Amino acid sequence: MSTRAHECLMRMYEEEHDLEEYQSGVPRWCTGCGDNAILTAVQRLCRDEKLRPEKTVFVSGIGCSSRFPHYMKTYGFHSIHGRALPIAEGVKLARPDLHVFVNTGDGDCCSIGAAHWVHAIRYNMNLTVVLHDNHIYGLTKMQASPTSPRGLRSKTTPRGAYLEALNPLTVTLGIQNVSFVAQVVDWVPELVYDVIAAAYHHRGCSFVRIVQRCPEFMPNFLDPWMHDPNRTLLLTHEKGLHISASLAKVYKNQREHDPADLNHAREVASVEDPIPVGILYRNPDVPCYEDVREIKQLRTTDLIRGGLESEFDKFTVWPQEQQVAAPGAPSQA
Ligand SMILES: Cc1ncc(C[n+]2csc(CCOP(=O)(O)OP(=O)(O)O)c2C)c(N)n1
Ligand code: SF4
Ligand SMILES: [Mg+2]
Repeated sequence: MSTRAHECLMRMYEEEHDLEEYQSGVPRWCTGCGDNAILTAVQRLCRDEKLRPEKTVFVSGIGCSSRFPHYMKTYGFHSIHGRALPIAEGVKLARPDLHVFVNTGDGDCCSIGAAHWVHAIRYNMNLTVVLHDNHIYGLTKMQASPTSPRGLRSKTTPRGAYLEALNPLTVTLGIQNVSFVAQVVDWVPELVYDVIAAAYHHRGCSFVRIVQRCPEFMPNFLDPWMHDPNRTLLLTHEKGLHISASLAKVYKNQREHDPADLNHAREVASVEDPIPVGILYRNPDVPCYEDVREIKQLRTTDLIRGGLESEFDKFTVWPQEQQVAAPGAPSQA
């Protein structure tokens, strides 16, 4: 290969993209919606990690948050309510070379998609899963979700939700093969970025719960936490997030937590006020499903086409005359 061709190739691989090259359309989310902060952090991450748009896929279910793939100039799949995870797993199985992200709401993941959530954690495929937890069904205009606080009046709970909210962190940390769990609040952009970046760098199914504002249907619900930094518990550890001096100055309520300690992670996860933020659990040694499954077949286009054709041939009804002439057909004599 000539030096010039080699240089061209190298440039192609090391291609840098501006932020705008990951941005698509104007988000339709309400002003002040936490989804906007998550989108900004993810677009910055894609730029900083030089993710090639044609090698990156965002998969979502249905909900306000699930509009996410529309706003990324990458591949995307705005799929079916509750089914973001199995679809993302299918993409990853077929194309392990792609960066696959999942954006799912608290209704999408913890209600209709709950069974898929459990199994996605257990399969531990290399995905970055972002749970946009606004504690409500936003898109369908205010029905209670599993993470809605007890007593919340909504269209489905006019007398107030009867049950205590489900805690997505403790649930996830209780599932076999869990390998990465983190939490952050949408109003601290620096931490949103750092947590999603740590999740992206983890090889396995990284689950990030983002406590997200929905000013439209949960107005002022998170204000007490937003306005009082002491109601945020910053998790610190040399193996955790790097906490800048300016952040540490504001968020003085801190606790040392080793992300390798699962029992302590479960204990921290069960604290809901103050809201713990940072990496709760990380175990890079949990095997990924892609690595342990036995069939390691090279899926070339020809192989797939050949397989499909032989399956279709089984159901072909040949006209009488062709049956006689068909090569290899049993002799009529
Ligand atoms: C099978 C199916 N059931 C119900 C719906 C209606 N539906 C659409 S979005 C949604 C809930 C969305 O809530 P969430 O996942 O929390 O997303 P948010 O809008 O809050 O971001 C529901 C019930 C649907 N589209 N498909
Ligand atoms: S309804 Fe809530 S979740 Fe949906 S876009 Fe508006 S603020 Fe965001
Ligand atoms: Mg929601």
